[in-house]
Amino acid sequence: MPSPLPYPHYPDRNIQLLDGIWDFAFLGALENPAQVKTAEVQYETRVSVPCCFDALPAYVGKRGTAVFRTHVHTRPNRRGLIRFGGIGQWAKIYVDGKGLAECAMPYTGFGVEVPASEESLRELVVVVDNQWSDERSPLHQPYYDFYAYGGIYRAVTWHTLPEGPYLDRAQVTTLDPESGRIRVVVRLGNGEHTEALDKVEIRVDGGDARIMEDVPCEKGYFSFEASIRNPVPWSPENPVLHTVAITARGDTVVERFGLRTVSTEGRMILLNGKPVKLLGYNRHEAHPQFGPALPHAQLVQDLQILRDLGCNYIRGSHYPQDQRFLDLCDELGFLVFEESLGWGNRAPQFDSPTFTRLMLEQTRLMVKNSFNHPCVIMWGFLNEGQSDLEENRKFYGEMAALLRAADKSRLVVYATNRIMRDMFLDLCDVVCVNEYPGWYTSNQAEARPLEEIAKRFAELQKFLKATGQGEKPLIISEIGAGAIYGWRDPHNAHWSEEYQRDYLDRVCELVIADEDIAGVALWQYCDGRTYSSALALGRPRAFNNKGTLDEYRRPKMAYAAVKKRFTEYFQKG
Ligand code: ADA
Repeated sequence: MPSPLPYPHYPDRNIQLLDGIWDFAFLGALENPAQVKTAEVQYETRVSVPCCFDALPAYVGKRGTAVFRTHVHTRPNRRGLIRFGGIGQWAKIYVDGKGLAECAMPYTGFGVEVPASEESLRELVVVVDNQWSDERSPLHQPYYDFYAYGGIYRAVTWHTLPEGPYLDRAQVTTLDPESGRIRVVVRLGNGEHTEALDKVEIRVDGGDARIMEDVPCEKGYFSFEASIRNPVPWSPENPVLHTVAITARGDTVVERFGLRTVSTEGRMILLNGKPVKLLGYNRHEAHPQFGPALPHAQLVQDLQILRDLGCNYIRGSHYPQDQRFLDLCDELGFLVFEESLGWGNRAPQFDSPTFTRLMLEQTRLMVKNSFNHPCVIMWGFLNEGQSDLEENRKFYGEMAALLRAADKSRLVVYATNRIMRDMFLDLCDVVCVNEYPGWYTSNQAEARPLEEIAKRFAELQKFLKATGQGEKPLIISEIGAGAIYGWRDPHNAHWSEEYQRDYLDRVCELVIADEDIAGVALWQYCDGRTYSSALALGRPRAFNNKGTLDEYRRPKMAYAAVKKRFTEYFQKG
């Protein structure tokens, strides 16, 4: 099944989806992948793009430099724009032998403008490197608990651009879901265009065109307000979507959005002014055969499974999500916590100019790419970072400020694993806590009774009240226990499916019964590859085995227990 183009759509442009069979070569562990002489590369095989080369049998587990090549028939003398849905870990993009851009932000969507050429057949080469390098690509570190793959993770498209300024994105903000009033901010694509646009056409939901004349542009932006004719707020129960099409200078951008607001009131999260309880899972984009380069059918199936489990909520751990996945979440009515790539980051990373620049830039691009998805209700950053060291406040503050400046319509959070020592909760709209009571323990002799879960929840709430953070919503942003698929044990021992079932059942029961807990994202949807080495005992099979499904999406015993709890909760209303 070909992968559909995600929103926004550009109906006046010729757009080619470049997913398909590309030439491929693996060059080994080069010291400087930016210096590859692309003309001299001997291609050794053909691969299917999107592709993680280190998930393929011939290159499995290898770290080094790889080269992907394809050819594109384009219109001569027209600029192009290549959109990448996400690469990893580092990539350099060449067209007709000329290096045009580098990207060191895994999982982040980005675009590369291509100068016009008289040639109609253009050569696109993507050099990808997955070696660990703090200088080149510091955002994914070897100690993270999920495998860092190398490749072109997501769809690649080539747009033929119109002459002059083109339409890049239009950000839609709901001003009032009831009356259907929206505000639209349009960004033009090349530079800081300041001349007024003589004519702009706007069509809401494919209706009649509204014409605006002499539209002033400031630094490449213009904006307007509009109304939806029959406004119906977007919600998980009724995920109604709308479109706005904007045409200027022979280019059209069609953005899709939903009318909804998200806010907090005391310990509640409100969607369209009404309390909502978030019940769902953390999900990695992962599959043993594809790494994070998931086929579209897998994205659809994951959401069908999550729907069957009764979830209304997904935490996209721990990186910007595939736009096709967020489109599906919009359509199917899931609420999403999207976060930028990070895991246990700490000083002195926050003093490194390369690390901080890339961290801020990928976070900015995440907001830009996902702004119009009604499904995204929370922006997250720095999962389990070092939020208990005062000297890190500066960078935490910068991250939160960036998100708040880029988007005033969503909640800003980070997930902490050090709640009792955390120093920056004032930066968050919701307290998000990752906890594994009854699973990880320093007392190896203990039987790890399930009672620890309730005890820990009570401790947390007492602590938050005592420190003045108790008046905000509290989400359990991770909690879970490992189980090896197929290992059944009448003793309910650690790692058995029975233990995990009882564990998650208890978690769901407690969260559902407690009005002061606004939601839970169980850890995790399915098992995912991580590293063996020193973690072998904690990560049998070199997988994080806390999935309710295994890596091939086969349900463990916990599936039925969670499904029952979540489904009953939503059925009761
Ligand atoms: C952390 C982390 C997850 C995962 C989990 C675990 O909370 O955020 O990515 O590693 O622990 O399984 O221990």
